[in-house]
Amino acid sequence: MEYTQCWLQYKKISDVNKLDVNVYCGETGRLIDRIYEELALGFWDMYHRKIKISGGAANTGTGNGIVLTVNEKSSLGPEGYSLKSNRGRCIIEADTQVGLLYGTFALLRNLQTGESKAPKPAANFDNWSWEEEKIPSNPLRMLNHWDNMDGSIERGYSGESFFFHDNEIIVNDRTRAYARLMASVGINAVVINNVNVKDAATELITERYYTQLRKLADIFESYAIKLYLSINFASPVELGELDTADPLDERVGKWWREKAEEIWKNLPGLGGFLVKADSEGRPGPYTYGRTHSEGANMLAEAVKPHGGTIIWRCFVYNCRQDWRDKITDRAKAAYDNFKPLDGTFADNVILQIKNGPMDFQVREPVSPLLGGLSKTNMILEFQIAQEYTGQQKHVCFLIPWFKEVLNFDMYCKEKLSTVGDLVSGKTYHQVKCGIAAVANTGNDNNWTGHDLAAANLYGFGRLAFDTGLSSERIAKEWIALTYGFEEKVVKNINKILQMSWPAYEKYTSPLGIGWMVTPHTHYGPSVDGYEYDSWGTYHRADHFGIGVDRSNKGTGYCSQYNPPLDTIYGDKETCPEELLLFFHYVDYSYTLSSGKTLLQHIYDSHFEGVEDVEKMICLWEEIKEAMDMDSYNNVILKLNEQLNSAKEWRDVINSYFYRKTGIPDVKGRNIY
Ligand code: GCV
Repeated sequence: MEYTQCWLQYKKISDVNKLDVNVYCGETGRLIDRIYEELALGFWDMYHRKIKISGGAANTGTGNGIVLTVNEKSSLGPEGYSLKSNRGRCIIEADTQVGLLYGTFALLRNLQTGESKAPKPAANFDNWSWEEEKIPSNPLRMLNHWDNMDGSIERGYSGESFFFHDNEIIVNDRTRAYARLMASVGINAVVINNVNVKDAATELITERYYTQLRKLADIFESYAIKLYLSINFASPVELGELDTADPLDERVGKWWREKAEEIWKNLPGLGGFLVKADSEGRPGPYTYGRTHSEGANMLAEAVKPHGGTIIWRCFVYNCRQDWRDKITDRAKAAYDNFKPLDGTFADNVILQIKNGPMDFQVREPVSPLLGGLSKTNMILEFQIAQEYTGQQKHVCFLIPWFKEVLNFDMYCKEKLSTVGDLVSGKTYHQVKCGIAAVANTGNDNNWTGHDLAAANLYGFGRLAFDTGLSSERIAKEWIALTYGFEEKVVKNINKILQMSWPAYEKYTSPLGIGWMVTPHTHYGPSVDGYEYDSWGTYHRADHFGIGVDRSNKGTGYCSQYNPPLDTIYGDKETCPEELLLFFHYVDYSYTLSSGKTLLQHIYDSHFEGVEDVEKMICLWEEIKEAMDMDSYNNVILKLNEQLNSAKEWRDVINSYFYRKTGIPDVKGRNIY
């Protein structure tokens, strides 16, 4: 199947200078081969110039060109790089070859976007004045694929898996193309299979799959990416070898130790395992009356001799809980389950925490667990698969949202206590930490279904590598790399991207309440839709008001936040409005800061959301002439679907509240 190169297309810049580009490098190895390949491709496609490789010590070269040099004393760390110009040379320096790889991608990106101010026509570096030094913000920059072995993808919106088909592992040119794309934005760890490990996936850690996994891991390694696997906590039972998976049963510990021995013998570079336990039907330590640290630590001990890591998800909640008592609250689950265990996890365990306490809604408060752990390794989990944000039929650029999360202060310490600080290890000095995202890829030829959804894939990698980048900068880079630099194209697409998340929020569920989405499919409106048993709604709306009281008079969820957040959220008057209904039950007549009533805000924002989609369509149509037809059509078809869906949301939500309250829209618009 055909596939695009996404942001690695290296569009032509100039072919004025015909001279070869000298590349000086004293290093050898697979990463260096990748670097040469990339430079050759990039310089040929952008400038029609070949590269000429001069081996030997980099510093002995005298001519103009690119110098790649490993300098272990440069304090750039295991993955950092510096780029600078020096008398006609571009010097990429790093402590390691991995750093050189990232530096190379940065150089090519800078040339392609024009960011470097390099002399575009010649690219000869003579009067180049660019200097850049980067050390990744996060040690782990990870993608979690929810791909199943039969080829389907849980919450996948861009075709089938390119890792699995018919219970076999696929390793082909696309595997390499994927690794190259991911490395170019700094991803260094990938989990290839769904966290819901069932059926054949349980057998991934058996002889049946080692040969193919080894081939796949090899390709990943040649791009500095570590392979991780999701595992089934009950593997000893489900593989038919024991009658228990009790983590404190010595037979279970021994089984996992032997299993780890076998796995790492076959896959020496494996990073470790990702585990979803005691959640949505998955087995876990609770089945045996054990804690999550007992479960995770047993696995950690087994993988430790091999340098392995256990990534343990905190998405642990009872999906069948009855919360009609008004105190039971799913939002409290992660904190309730894990906060008491802080400090009890082995040093090769990392807790992976979703950005919000619920489940990747368009707006949620930041998970209080992120501010509650000080003695535990942690990874923040985002979702770029647009499960609740339009499923890659709607454009919804998530980077502004991720920036808000990363910049949010959890008030753990006086300084350095934003989410970004916490998960990068700056606050408590963890080494095993970082950011993961549920991937939005599939085997569609554009990788992400919606062409514009690739901005989330690109943006996540760039942001995880450098959390200081603005969402505007990331968007503009991606646009220039994907569509070229024409001013109007960059301007209009950037506008579309930047307005897309707020627009989605406006026409779907208001002020942080979330859900109101068709159960299970998670696409389209269903206001009272409740996922499991019919034990209430997520929003608790009645004829007088809507929202969940999570103050201390309600579920008490607010108290999971450090002061002063607990009191800020706990009071309707100080609670940020965009989260008002998440934290409070509010009368429809309540006046918001805009002077509008809550009900009128709901009506207005739903009309505005639809108008925003109409504006996005105009912006896209304005650049039609500058686009190739395939790109244009991919997006315009999806935007039209988005418009229909947004109208459906608007009408369903507004009429729901009109019927509930009997209060008409003050502007007299039709509410169906
Ligand atoms: C992989 C949500 C999704 C599930 C997903 C789960 C998780 O509930 O709807 O499809 O399962 O999150 O994160 O484990």
